[in-house]
Amino acid sequence: MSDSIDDFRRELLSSKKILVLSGAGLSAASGIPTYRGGSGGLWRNYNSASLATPAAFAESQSRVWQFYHHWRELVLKTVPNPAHYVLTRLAIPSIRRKIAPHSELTHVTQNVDGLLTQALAEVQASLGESEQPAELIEMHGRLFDVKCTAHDCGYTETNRQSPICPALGGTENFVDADSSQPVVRRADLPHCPKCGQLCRPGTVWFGERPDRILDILALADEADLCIIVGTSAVVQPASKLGSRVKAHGGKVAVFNLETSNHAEDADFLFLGPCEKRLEEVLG
Ligand code: BJW
Ligand code: ZN
Repeated sequence: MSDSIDDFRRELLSSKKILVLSGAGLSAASGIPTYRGGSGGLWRNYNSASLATPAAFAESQSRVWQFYHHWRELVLKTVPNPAHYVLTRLAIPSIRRKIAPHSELTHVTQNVDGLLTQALAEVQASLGESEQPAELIEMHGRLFDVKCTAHDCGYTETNRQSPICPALGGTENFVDADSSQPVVRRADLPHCPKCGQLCRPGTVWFGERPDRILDILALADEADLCIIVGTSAVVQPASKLGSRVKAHGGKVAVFNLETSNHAEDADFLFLGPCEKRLEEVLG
């Protein structure tokens, strides 16, 4: 395993298919808590991951919607950080050509916060051109998408309204885990404008199939370089992508605060905050 920037830059020079996989650590410097470790992972007294399940929603739509409302309000106040911009510039072919001249690139993110899309819009606007960027796949969905729960409806919308509905407004200020929690009536939660059924947040919950998973697995099977940024690599199937790239002889570069689960796959390991390390290595 190497931490040599020169060796990694040499690898980039010969790369043809690059797969970037990012996780919550990418948005940490924007002020969004990660899911595991640090201050992340707890909302009121609930483990956040335990609320990101169909079973939790079936048990209490009010609680799960309050959790996502709190999270939407937090993310609405954030902006992309330098790590988002480095990876976004890498997605622009004319910029990438300078360090990886023969490459195609796809960025698969587990993040649902939309900050990569925001950074891309800003970078494209600043370039003042309509160059086609690399594809971004948001495999765990989007926090600001809202989906109808009726099986035969299929309604989805992007909704950045604050609050998403009047009844949830202000519940984000309720942080006391010990006293009784506010309850929002089902009728007052977001409902589908098409069929009238209850809506749910548009993220991928445990037990659900990640978006575009077959495309993502095929990308891992083809990639000769996989750049993994800010993920603990405990959630499948994203956690398996590095070893899938290694299995056919591809190289893996990991950017993380600490030696994460990916370290055993890593040919290159760049430890430290990715908002600094990405700029040093790729900027
Ligand atoms: C920094 C940094 C800085 C910090 N710089 N680094 C048993 C029962 C039921 C299910 C399963 C089971 N066993 C396995 C499963 C499958 C399950 C799973 O993996 N569970 C494990 C946890 C046990 N997976 C699924 O169910 C998935 N679906 C699936 O497998 O379908 C089957 C299928 C597969 C393939 C083909 C076809 C079908 C779905 C997973 C959905 C995950 N959803 C969530 C929530 C979405 C958002 C929401 O609604 O709230 O996605 S969970 C949460 O974890 C979120 C994240 O995207 C995901 C990954 O987290 P991530 O990004 O790695 O964050 P952290 O916090 O864990 O790590 C942060 C890292 O950053 C750390 O390493 C830090 O060191 C680092 N860091 N600051 C650099 N500044
Ligand atoms: Zn509907």
